[in-house]
Amino acid sequence: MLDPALQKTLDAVLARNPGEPEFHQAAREVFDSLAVVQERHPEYNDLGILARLCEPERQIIFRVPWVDDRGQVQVNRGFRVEYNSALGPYKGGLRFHRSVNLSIVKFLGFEQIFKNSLTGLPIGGGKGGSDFDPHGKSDGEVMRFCQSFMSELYRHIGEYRDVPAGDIGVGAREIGYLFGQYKRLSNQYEAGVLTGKGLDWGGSLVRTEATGYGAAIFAEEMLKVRDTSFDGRRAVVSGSGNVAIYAIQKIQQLGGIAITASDSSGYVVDEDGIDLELLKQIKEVERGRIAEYAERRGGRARFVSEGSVWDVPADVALPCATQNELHARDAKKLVENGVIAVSEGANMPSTPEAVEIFQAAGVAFGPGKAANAGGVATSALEMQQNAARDAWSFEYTEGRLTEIMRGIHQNALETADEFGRPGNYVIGANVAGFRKVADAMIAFGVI
Ligand code: NDP
Ligand code: 2IT
Repeated sequence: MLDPALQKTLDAVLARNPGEPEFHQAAREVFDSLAVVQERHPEYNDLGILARLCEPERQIIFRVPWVDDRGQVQVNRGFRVEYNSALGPYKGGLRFHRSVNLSIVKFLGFEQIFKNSLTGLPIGGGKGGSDFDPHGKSDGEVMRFCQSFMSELYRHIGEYRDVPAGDIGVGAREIGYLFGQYKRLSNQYEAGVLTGKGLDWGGSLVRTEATGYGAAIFAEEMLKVRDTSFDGRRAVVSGSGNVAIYAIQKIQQLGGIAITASDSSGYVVDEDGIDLELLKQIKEVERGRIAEYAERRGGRARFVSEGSVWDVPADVALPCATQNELHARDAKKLVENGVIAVSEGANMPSTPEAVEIFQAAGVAFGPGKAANAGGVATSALEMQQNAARDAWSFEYTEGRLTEIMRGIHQNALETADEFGRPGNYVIGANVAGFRKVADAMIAFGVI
């Protein structure tokens, strides 16, 4: 039961945004966490901070027409939700996936506000994307789509205004086409307008690896609190994209054995540990399907098209594919199989029921907005390098990332303690992320 004043604000938010289940889910979770703040600081709700936080500062929806390789005109829908700029320019990725709609972009943008606040760096929250599906498209089609998308987006973004980056379906190739079109339309080399750029043209070392590395580092921090580590431990990872690949790499560097990877067609189990070079070749270079991994591992791995990757017994789980990919039954199975820590590389991959099961079973649960903040944090480091016209070494940048992830873990842990919910990283992350944004909003007055 929420405090009645908080409940009233939440009810109004839900009623104003009908038919947006993912956004409702993300908003509910934050309100649930803020119950502990409401007890001590009712002024945040009284001053309309929560109502204002839930309403994006600006939402842009636009037509994206392009011509496919057969000469047919295609029409997609583009989105950019500029959610909150209390701490800095709007910052957050672009997602290209057929499922993208306003609810998904808003849930992602809303979470991004708190995540970006947790990094301690000066970035506000935003998110965007399109229902364009890059699977099976030629490079030429992807380029024409990106150019059309940027032909509208360019007027809304800028180094001091809004700085997009990648997410599902948007990697180095797409950022290249987007940056090229922005550069052409604006007639200036504004490197800080996008992050995730190529290393030859303003990108930062470690940005590619950052989200996956960060999620594994967050898991290691949670394990340390329990006087243990990744060393010799089995980890199940879902997804086989940017986040999953580099989560697997960091788990291996930390002495763990990552034994799975997946995509929307199924998952592979490799008891010896995933062969990262093979996975990267299939996914990053050839843009192939995960079944090919098992085919090319010479009988050492198996491909499973039914069931769930969460059925595979392991000590640590890192969901790194997409939202609501880990359900109550999966959480029960993981707990039955003895999982001790879950670190979310993806955004909102565990359903609320699954989160409850982990927490009730005493599993260390690191929510996405804390555990996957390494990607956006390193984007902010890319912005720093662009502003200084500088380029840092891999070692230095990775050191900064590690320090930031440890700081987020510590902040979430201490804030959970402060509010009498020890070990609850969901409450810790939501409250710590919220406080900084809320205090800045109060300083600015009602705007
Ligand atoms: P990629 O596009 O590189 O990879 C996505 C992976 O997830 C693919 O293996 C894809 O399989 C799988 N996937 C996507 N949608 C579904 C679905 N509906 N069902 C099953 N599998 C699916 O994206 P990223 O690795 O960048 O992103 C993964 C997650 O991490 C997302 O939740 C994203 O928001 C989050 N994240 C990303 C950050 C980044 O820096 N890239 C930063 C922080 C969070 P298939 O190819 O079959 O669709
Ligand atoms: O969800 C995320 O944090 C991202 N997709 C990364 C955003 C960014 O601006 O680097």
